Formats: sequence, structure tokens, C-alpha cells
Amino acid sequence: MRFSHEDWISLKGEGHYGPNFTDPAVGYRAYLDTAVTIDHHILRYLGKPIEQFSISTYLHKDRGGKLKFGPIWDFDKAMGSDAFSANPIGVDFRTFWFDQLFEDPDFEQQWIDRWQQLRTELFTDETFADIIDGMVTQIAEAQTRNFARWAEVSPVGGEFAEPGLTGWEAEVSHLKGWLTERLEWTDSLLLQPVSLSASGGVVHPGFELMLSAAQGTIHYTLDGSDPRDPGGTISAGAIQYTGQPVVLHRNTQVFARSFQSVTGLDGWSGPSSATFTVLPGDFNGNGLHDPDDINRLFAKLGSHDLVFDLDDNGDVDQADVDYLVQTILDTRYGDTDLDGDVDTGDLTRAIIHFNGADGSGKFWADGETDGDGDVDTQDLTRAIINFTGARADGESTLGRWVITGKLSTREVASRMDDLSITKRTAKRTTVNDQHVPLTIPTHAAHLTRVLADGATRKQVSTHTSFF
Ligand SMILES: [Ca+2]
Ligand SMILES: [Ca+2]
Ligand SMILES: [Ca+2]
Ligand SMILES: [Ca+2]
Repeated sequence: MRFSHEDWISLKGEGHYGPNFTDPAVGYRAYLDTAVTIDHHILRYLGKPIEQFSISTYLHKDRGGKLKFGPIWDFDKAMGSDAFSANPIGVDFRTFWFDQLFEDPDFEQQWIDRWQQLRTELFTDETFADIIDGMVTQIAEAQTRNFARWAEVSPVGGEFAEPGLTGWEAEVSHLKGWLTERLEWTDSLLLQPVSLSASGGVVHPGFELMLSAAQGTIHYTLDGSDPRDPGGTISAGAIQYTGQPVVLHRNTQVFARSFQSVTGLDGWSGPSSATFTVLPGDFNGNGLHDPDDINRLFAKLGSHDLVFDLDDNGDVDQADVDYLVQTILDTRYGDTDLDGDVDTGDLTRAIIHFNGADGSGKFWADGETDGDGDVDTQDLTRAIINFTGARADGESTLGRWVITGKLSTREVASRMDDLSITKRTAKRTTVNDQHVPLTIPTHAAHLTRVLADGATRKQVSTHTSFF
């Protein structure tokens, strides 16, 4: 059927021209597919056909569906091929079918958002050149006969063609140049999107994101919500960028726009967004929990670097290591390989790397537990108390324990006495406020055998209060 412009006008009232025309329930959005409409409008706008936005217009709809503009057609006089479109600059695109739609700031913003999105994906010089070159290939053979037959319109190129070209090649080059001019001129009307210093993905806690915009002030959110409210006001949740880095501590969805307080098309830029994965405790930002993360925390003990202050009390101390090891990684001191158990392999590593209270240069994977650089009796005792044996289920996922019993402090002390083979130290240490005679065996195989025989049967309390 024919849907005339008069029909369009007659949809006023609560429809197209009514006072509530922006109301999604009764206004134009109730019966018009705006995304399709905008794509249709942008394509016509881009080509600048002489018909502009009036004649040569089709609309269609599915039964029960919304009105959609299209199919699109009539570009015989467009894109620099005639006097009207010769200049790629200009055209009032808020006319006729589309006049009132652009009175709605949210429709206008949707157009800007779509345009700027297309500019990063499909509307690039490279994409258009590929499309044109593909068409050139198709008609390269036929075009010579065409222009032989219609000599009065023989190809002459145009002002946007690359210098030095003639004939058909100049015509093709002119078309590409015209499109580039049109794209760049349109960009110049709009506030350009905010640039983000990173495009998202896995980053370390404390990652510093920078935002920049050529014009306007930057407003952003970290929860993925639009800093622009419907109607164009700044949302209550939006943060104005100060120029300082945005520090990321947890999973974050950044959504930023540039804003300029003038009326017209340059109120808000299109969106810039990025999703960042920030794993708490993943201090090296590789997306995994690994011994290096704990080592990095060790290096910050005693500082006030808030990135490492996992329990949010202002200090970076052993309590933060507790939080990383026990809460985030859900394992125990002494789990040198972070596979969720403290088994003979872990203890063997700690023993091999034992270098006493004056030692240095040791890390988590060596059996170091408190960031003082050594593997001493304190570290070793922690590992022994936490001994679980190899995980019964054989899985390596942290945090799944098979605890079958409890080893008392007295039993731990007794076990340690049993382990003495070569006494390198007679230092005393403290377990549950009791002094425990500690001996450091140098015979790792014997130690691991004793523990394997003993502690795996009894297991170790999950609630030792060693720290
Ligand atoms: Ca890591
Ligand atoms: Ca802390
Ligand atoms: Ca382990
Ligand atoms: Ca240590």
C-alpha cells in the first residue's frame, strides 16, 4: 500500500508531532524502528542524493511490527556525480520525513552514536576503497564499451581525484576522495569519542587508566551505565574526569562520553567503553593467581600502597598476606606450588631452600611465607602445621580440602622432635602461645617420609591459630 507523507503527518497527536512525541509508550518510538530508521538516514545522508530525504522513500513493516524506512534507493545523482552533490560538505538532513525526529535529543544522540560506531568499523576509507575496488573489478571490462557508447559523459574524474590520473581511473579516485571528504566533514560536526589508554581485558589491580578527549569535558561511569541520561543531562552516577588516572581495583566496565554544553549536534560524543578484568590479588596482571603475586605483596609489606592493602585497613602487612593466601587463594601457608595442598613436595621444597633467619633471596615457591626473604624455622613450622598431604581427589583447583582429623599442637611438637636428624638449630618458636622446641632436619627424604606416614593419617587442623 502507499504510505504518503500526509499519512506520516497524520500520525501526529500522540504520535510523530504530538506534545508527547518522545514518550516511548505513545510517541513515535511506539511505532517506528529507530535503529533501522537511523541506518537508512545515514546511508542517504552519506550519498547526498539530489532527492535528499523526500521523494524516493519507501517504508515497510511486518504485520504487528514497527514501521521501518527502506528499501533504500535512488543514488544515480549522488556522491559527487552531479551538481547538487558536487560538494561533499553540507545538506540539511533534518527535513521532511525526518524533521521532527531530530527534535528528540535521544534520537539525535542515537544517530551520533551510530555514526561514530560505523566510523570505527564499516565507514572507513579502507572499507569504502575495498567496496569500490570490488565494483571496479566487476565492471572494468564493460566500462570501456559503456563510455564508447555514451561518449558525451566520458569519465573526467573530479576535484577529489588524485592528481595525475585521467579518464576512468580519475573517476574512481574522485569517488573515493569525495567519500573521504564527506566522512571527515561530518566528523568535524561532532564531538569526537573519548580515547581510552587501554582497550580492556585482564589488568592488574591498581591499573591506571587514562582518558582523553580533543574537546569537551569527559564524563564516565565504572559500572557500564551511560553517563548521559535520556534527554541529554549528565547522569547522577557519572564521574567527571579530572585528568588523574582512573585506578582499577576490581572488574570494571568503563563507559565514557565527552560533553560540551552547547546546543546542537555537539552536546555529547558517542560512547567509548571497555571491560576490564581485575582479579583481586593478581598483582602481576596475568589473569592468574601465581607465586609471583605473593612475592609482589611481600615486596610491599610495611608500605601504605593501597593497591596491596587487601583488607582495606590502610597498612600493607602480614594480615594482607593472610587475606591473599587464605581468603583469595583459599589455601595455606606452605603451599609453595599453589595447588591447594601442603604436601610432601611443598615441604621438601621448603627444606631444600632452608637458609635460616639470616638468609635472604627466598620467595614463596621456595617455602618463604612472611616476606623477610628467608626460609627459616618460622616458615618451615608454618608449612608443617599446615600439612595436608596430597589432595585426595588429585585436582589442582585451589580451595577444596580433604581434612579428616586434627593434629594437636603437642602432636606437632612431638612430630618435630621425631624429625630431628641433624640439629642445625635449637631455636625455640611459638605455636599457639606454647614454646615448641624446633629442630631443622637436613634430610628431606626422612622428613617427608615421616610426615607422609604420620600426618596424612591424622591431618592438620584447618583452624590452627599460628598467626
Ligand atoms: Ca598473577
Ligand atoms: Ca592491610
Ligand atoms: Ca602444594
Ligand atoms: Ca621467612
